[in-house]
Amino acid sequence: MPTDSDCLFCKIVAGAIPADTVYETDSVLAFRDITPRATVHVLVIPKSHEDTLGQMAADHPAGVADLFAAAREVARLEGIEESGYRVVSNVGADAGQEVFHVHVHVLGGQQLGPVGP
Ligand code: DGP
Repeated sequence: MPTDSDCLFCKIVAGAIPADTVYETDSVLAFRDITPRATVHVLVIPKSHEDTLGQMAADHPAGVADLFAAAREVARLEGIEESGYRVVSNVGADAGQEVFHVHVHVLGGQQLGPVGP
C-alpha cells in the first residue's frame, strides 16, 4: 500500500498519530476531524496515499467509490443518514486543501449553511 512518510494522514493510518476512529475497512479509515466545523464532522480517507481526489478519480476511480460508500456508512453510524449530511472534498490550494492525502469531510447533525466561498 503506497504511503508517504511525511504525510500526516498516513501516520494516522499507521497508528503513529492517534485518531478517534468511527469506521474502518481494509481500504478506508474514517475518524473525527480535530477541528470540527459541525456537530458531526468526520474525515474519510483511503488508507493508501493519494494526494487529491481529482488525481484519485483519474487513477483509481473504484477507490473513490469506496470513499463515498464509507461516507454513507459513517452517516448511518452517526445517526444522520435520514436527517441529511454533506460530503465535501477540498481539491487543491484555492479550495483550501491543507492535508494532501485524499479525504472527504462528512458534515451533519445540524442544519448546514449554503455551499459557497
Ligand atoms: P482540508 O482543509 O480539506 O485539507 O482538511 C483537513 C482537515 O484535517 C481539517 O479539517 C483539520 C483536519 N486535521 C488536521 N490535522 C489533523 C489531525 O492530526 N487529526 C485529525 N483528526 N484531524 C486533523
